[in-house]
Amino acid sequence: MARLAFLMVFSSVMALAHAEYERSVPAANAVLREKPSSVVVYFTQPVEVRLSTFGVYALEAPREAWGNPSRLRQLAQPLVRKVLASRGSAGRRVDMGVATTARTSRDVILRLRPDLEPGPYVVVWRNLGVDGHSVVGFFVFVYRS
Ligand SMILES: [Cu+2]
Repeated sequence: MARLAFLMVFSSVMALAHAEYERSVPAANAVLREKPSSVVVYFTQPVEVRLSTFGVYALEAPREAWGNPSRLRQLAQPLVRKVLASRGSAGRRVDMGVATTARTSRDVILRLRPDLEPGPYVVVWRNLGVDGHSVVGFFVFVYRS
């Protein structure tokens, strides 16, 4: 019994130690009037940059949903699942890859295509934290022009 309690405490500490999403620029659910040229995601611990995958994708969504973050998150789920399963094309990818050159980093910079059109976008990742744990996540933002 004591051993079980120890394991439970230990695993909850480990859960806190993963490379979770901390914040980003643009922020999750942000509505931007100016075209962003990059996305920066900050994690709660450094990630192995080259062993993590990141992508920014255009999200097909009706215009009336653009101001509704929870609806956009819902609409993003199938795309996110597709991206994480690496199954076929998951939509229009608008990033030009990771610009962060460090092997490990808490912040990861993605350059965006200069021809970004107004609309909602999804930032998706599967990271590998320096603790060896992998975390998947996503957030949406809208560029409204
Ligand atoms: Cu961890």
